[in-house]
Amino acid sequence: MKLVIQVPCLNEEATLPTVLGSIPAEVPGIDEIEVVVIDDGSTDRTAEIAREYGATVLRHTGRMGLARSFRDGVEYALSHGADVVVNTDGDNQYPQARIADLVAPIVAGKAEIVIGDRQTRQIAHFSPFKKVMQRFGSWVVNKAAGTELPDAASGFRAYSRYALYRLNIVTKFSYTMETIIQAGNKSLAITAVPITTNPKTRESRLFSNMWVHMAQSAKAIMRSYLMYRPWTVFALLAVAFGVAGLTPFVRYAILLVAGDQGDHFQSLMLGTLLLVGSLLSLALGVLSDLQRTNRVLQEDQLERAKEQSYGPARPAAELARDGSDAA
Ligand SMILES: Nc1nc2c(ncn2[C@@H]2O[C@H](COP(=O)(O)OP(=O)(O)O)[C@@H](O)[C@H]2O)c(=O)[nH]1
Ligand SMILES: [Mg+2]
Repeated sequence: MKLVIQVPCLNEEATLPTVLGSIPAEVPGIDEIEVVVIDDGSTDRTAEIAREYGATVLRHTGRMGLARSFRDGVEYALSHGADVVVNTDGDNQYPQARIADLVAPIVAGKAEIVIGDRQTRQIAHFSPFKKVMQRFGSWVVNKAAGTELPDAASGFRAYSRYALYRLNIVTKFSYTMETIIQAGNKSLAITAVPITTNPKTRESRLFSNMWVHMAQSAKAIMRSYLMYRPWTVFALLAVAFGVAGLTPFVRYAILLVAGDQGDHFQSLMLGTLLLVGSLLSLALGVLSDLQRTNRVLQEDQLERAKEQSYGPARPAAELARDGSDAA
């Protein structure tokens, strides 16, 4: 089996040597390892350093963002026969020595995606508020994905070839959460492996501050909800509007029975508006559900297209079984 370890980098000359130097030369169950650095238009020596360490360099002329870099890395890996792809960061945040543990569940045929759980509760430099938000964020992602993963935002992960055929990244931001929500909804087996992160080397480049990060995450999660659970969203809205809209009518009926002859035009008008809102939500729910059907068909086609360009991919369990047959 071939393993591609990809490192998306934006100006990481200071830490990249440590990262590349600590990538294991051998991983159980893997015959060939290729390290790929995706240099997103760095203006420092990132690309030179990567080449010095014998890594393959994919270079963007300008900054295209982390999600695009991830996709390009995956594209390269698939077209160069990778069976497993590991992603790690260029800031040496993740322990490369644990790559074998990330890969193991895939090689054993037990998972398609393995996430390095940073155990955020124990990270010394995270503030209590950040820890709570991390847990909350993971909770929401798990709700949308139908999974139970401790750390949805971790970028230290392993993906099987099969998982990469089935995942399609569409958002520019937060591909980490998006991949989990997609994988969960496609019933790809995901597991987590606890890891300990290295001490912080620098501030995050992805997010200038936590509020921006939270707003972006909320957006990404909401979009995923609309994509994968449109009914949950719109049915909830329809019920909320419906109940609120019926209330004035019920009140009016009760008052009539009690002999009230008063004018209740305003409250009934409000009730009517709310009921219209409820109907609209239902209609939007139907439309987005139809859209979802279309997307499923399109994703099937994309998977077929990937099989045509990169050859067939089979679930990890089948690969593992073949591997043990051969042994
Ligand atoms: N391709 C690309 N990579 C980036 C960009 N910003 C950060 N990175 C890389 O993404 C990884 C994570 O970035 P980092 O600043 O550590 O964000 P953190 O996840 O919040 O710790 C590192 O390997 C960075 O080099 C970007 O705009 N484009
Ligand atoms: Mg980092």
